[in-house]
Amino acid sequence: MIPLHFSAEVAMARTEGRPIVALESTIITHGMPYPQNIETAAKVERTVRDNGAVPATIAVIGGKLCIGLEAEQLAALGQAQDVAKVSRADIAACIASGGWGATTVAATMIAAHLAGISVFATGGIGGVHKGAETSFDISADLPEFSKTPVTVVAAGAKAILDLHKTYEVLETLGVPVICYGQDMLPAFWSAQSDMPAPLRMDKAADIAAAHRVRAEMGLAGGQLVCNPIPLADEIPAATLAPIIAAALADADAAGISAKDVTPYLLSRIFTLTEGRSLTANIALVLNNARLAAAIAAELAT
Ligand code: PSU
Ligand code: MN
Repeated sequence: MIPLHFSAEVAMARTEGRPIVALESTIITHGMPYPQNIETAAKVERTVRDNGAVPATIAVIGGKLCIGLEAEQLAALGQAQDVAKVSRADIAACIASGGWGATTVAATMIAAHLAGISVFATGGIGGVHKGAETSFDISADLPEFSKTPVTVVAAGAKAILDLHKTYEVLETLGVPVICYGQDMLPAFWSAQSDMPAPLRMDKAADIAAAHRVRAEMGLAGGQLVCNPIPLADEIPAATLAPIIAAALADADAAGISAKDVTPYLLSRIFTLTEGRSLTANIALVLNNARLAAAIAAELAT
């Protein structure tokens, strides 16, 4: 097996059998501006610790697949200019060439599973982009959920996407979509969408139990837990709709495609909301870190 490079904290947690929560790194390099990116990454790690688990931020550093980053590595990653965004397609090439790579949801799931970590917290997953009927732009995050047995806590799919098509694809792929504590799916920056949740659970223990039963049944793939942004931090969907439309039009005019689409849209929306989208994004990631730690703790008992 490929060597894994554990941070001191994660190595210790493994020997002690303590709960571990995986965290992705694309959100650090391609999802948020510096310096809020590393401030948030550190805050997310602290939140996981405060809630009884150990954080393992995952990235490729100089060709090494790192499970848990030391503070200096996190700081370097957050300021580096030429870090690749790596998903299932490019993670092996990045490792083989000794490069630096920030892992997407798909690649973080793969690495977490290699390291024996079952729970992972992020902001929002990738999905089916608006206009996918002509662009064919569907995130590699979606098929990953049908392959890799990790429970991912997110605030739903990002609202820049076609949410209806995204959840249709997840249903086709046989991915459990579990809404935490409410009947309607959330929409990333907004607590509510117009879509009823396929499954609803109100306790971390129930989500852990479902994860276990899937393993016992030999069902491939993971679970998506949709955790609504706290109401105090949300941006209502109606406020965001014209902003998302403007950002999409700008992306089109600028000819943005492939893996550049999501980072471009997030940064346009940051500008158009005068930073409010980032404040909401940070709040929802912290909220997801809390729930993921609780699920990991249940799985460790
Ligand atoms: N969630 C965020 N910000 C991000 C991402 C998620 O709040 O930047 C990243 C994740 O790493 C996700 C990726 O896997 O965006 C999806 O990119 P794409 O649409 O190109 O598959
Ligand atoms: Mn894409």
